[in-house]
Amino acid sequence: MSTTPLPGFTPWPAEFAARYRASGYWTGQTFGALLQQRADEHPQREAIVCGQRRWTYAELNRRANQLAAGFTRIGLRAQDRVVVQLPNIAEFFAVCFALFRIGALPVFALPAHRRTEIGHFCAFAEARAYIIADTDQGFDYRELARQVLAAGSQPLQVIVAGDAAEFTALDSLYDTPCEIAGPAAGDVAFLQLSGGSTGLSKLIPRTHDDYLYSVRASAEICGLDAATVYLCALPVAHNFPLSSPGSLGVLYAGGKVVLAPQPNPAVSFPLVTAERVTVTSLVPPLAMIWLDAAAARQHDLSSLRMLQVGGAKFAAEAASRVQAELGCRLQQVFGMAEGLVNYTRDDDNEEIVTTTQGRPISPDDEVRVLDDEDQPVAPGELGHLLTRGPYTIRGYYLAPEHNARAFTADGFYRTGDLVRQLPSGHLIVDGRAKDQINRGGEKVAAEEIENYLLAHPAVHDAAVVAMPDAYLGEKTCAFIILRGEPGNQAIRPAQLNGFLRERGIAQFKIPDRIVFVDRFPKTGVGKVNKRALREHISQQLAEAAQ
Ligand code: OOB
Repeated sequence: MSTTPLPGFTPWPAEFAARYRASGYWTGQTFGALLQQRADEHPQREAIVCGQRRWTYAELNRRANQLAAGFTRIGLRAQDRVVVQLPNIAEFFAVCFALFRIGALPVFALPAHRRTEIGHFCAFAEARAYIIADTDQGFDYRELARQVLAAGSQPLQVIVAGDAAEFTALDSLYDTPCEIAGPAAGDVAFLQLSGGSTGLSKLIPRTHDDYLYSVRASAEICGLDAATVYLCALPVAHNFPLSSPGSLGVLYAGGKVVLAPQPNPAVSFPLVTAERVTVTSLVPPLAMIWLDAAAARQHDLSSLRMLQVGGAKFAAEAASRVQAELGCRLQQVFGMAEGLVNYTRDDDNEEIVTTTQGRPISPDDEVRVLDDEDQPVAPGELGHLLTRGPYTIRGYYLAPEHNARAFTADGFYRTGDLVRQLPSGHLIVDGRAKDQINRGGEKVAAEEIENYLLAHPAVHDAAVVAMPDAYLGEKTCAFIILRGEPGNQAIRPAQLNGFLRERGIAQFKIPDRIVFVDRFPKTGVGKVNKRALREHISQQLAEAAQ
């Protein structure tokens, strides 16, 4: 059992922790122990389906134990950070549960991340290891690892699932299981990424106790059981498909996780038919593609019982099509990697399910809707959502200055979302106060992109805002003031985007549109008026569409 808390982790105050334990939310179980328990209860049941491979609970458990031994042999210890960037493959689960067993902390990168992001996670978290696949979707992650190693200063052990080239093969780390002390349930289990609004993504420390509570309660709310077959179509490490209730919820409930290499209908529909998938989760743009493709009726989707949609606002018009066109129930999910997750419920009426983003998991999720002066708004009015509870963090990892702004003195997290709350507790998300673009569920921090743009010698100033998009909901628009004479347009948008690409950032962060201007509109206090920029680009788009 580990005793020293992770430096840079903000724990819940003792009286809250005691209450969450007494209420039965925090049970003292770790993820490692949960998998062992399920493997003992039903060893031969299928846990993971990945292409032709089918792992039972016993097999997943055995692999986790063997890898835990192998990771220990190469020197990984409790609290060591390990950047995990794996696509939707079975090894993701073997690796995670092995790291959970030894108390090492996965840092969950997305497959889309590139040199700049991975380099930042490795350096900021002082990672000891970086775990990748050899290639996926035509991209060679070993080449990315070479770039990260060349740019970084600390030693980093690169572990590869598949053809390892000069690196350590994951397959060489399946050792004979050995006795390992393992973490305590109150310890940090992993670090998730924040969507971010100021600069690069912050890291979110989640403990076994708090995360397992959200997983367990989510599985119950969503009615998961041994008969559940969950299609994991979104990136496996994202909080939504991982834990809301996601793959971990399904493993908790003793069901089966089917991994889809791609979320599009061409790849996913045949899997739904073949595996008799009962539940899946999608972001709104994908849900719309599924709705359109289902109309063609070329695949038998009759096993689907529920479609979860979240990550970005799902328009009521699209929401109202789900039952009729996919033949299953819709559940809206409004969550965040920092904690709070809201679901519409099985017994909510049609109106609630199509027009709200659900209500919180826990009776002890405290929700406040406040005005700009931190005063409560009148019931039903729009305001800033703040929250505190048994699975919402009290601080980002190693970020005291940011934490002072992102949390109130009494520990409420400022989500940056604007909501209305109905008397039933259901929340309607209606805008955002944080400086972020929600590109169909993928989060882009405006300041991060502005900083990359400012690094270009021709750029004097940059302001990145959201613009409306029929498919993604929002896209990214960068307003740029070039150096030199007003009207100077010596550089083209494609060149600026080429510059960003060369810096090695995720493709979804590349601006969808670049607009050159001579000056930015300012607010009364002299800040860039982003609202005016948003209105400007929306109007331009509307006029162009006429
Ligand atoms: C999920 O997590 P993150 O951390 O990628 O992003 C959280 C943010 C929220 O603060 C909100 O701005 C937005 O994404 N969001 C939604 C939404 N679900 C998330 N905005 C409107 N409607 C929704 N249904 O995105 C996430 C984590 C767990 C479960 C589901 C989503």
